Amino acid sequence: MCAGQGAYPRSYGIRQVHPPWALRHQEAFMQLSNSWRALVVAALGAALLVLAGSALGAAGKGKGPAKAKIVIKGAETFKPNAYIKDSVHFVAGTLTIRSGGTVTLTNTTDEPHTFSIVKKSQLPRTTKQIQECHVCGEIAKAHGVNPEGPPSGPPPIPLVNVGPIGFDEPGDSVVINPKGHGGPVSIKVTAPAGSTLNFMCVIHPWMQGRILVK
Ligand SMILES: [Cu+2]
Repeated sequence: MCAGQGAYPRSYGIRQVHPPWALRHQEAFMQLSNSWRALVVAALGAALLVLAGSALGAAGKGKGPAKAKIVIKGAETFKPNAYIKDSVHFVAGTLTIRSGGTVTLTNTTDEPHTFSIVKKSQLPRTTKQIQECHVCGEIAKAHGVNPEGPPSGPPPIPLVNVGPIGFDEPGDSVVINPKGHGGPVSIKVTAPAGSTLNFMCVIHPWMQGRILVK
C-alpha cells in the first residue's frame, strides 16, 4: 500500500512541521498489517506488566493521587490561504501524581505518539526547534528507529527505560499506538516526591507537558 492511501489519508509532502523521521514513522504505521500491530501491542503489554510489577513497592505514602490520566486528542485542520493546524495535544498537559503512581495514556487520534521524558532545556520553544528537534531523533534511535532510514514498521523497542525501572528520568519513553491499535498504555511514575518530569511526544514535538510528583 502506498503512503497516503487507506486509513490515514494525509498529504505528507506539504508538511514541514514534523521531523523527517516522524513522517516515515507514520508512513510505516500505515503499512503495517494488523497482526504486526498485535505483536507490538502484546510485547508492549508484557514489558509494562514487568515494569508495573517491579515498581509496586515504590507506591504508597505520597500526597498526590495514585492514578492519573492523560488523553491524547486533536486533529489536523486548515483554513484556505491562511494556515494548516495540527492540534494534537495531551489532556491534561500538567498533572500531579504520587511517586509510584500510575498514569494511563489513551490515544483518541489516528496517529502514533510517544510519551517521552526529556530535560526542560530540550523542549522545543520555536518552530525551528520543532523542525530540528535533536532530542526527538535521539529518542527515536533509542526506540530502534533510524531517523535517516526508510520506513521500517513500528519501533522495534516500544518501551525505553533509562536507569532505574519506571518513569523517573530523561530518556524514559513509551510509544502509544493509534486509536484502535492497542488500548490505553499505563506507566509507573517512580521519580521521587518533589520532582518535576517534563514530557513530550517526539513525533509531534509541540505536544509537551509536565508531571509534578508529590
Ligand atoms: Cu504525538
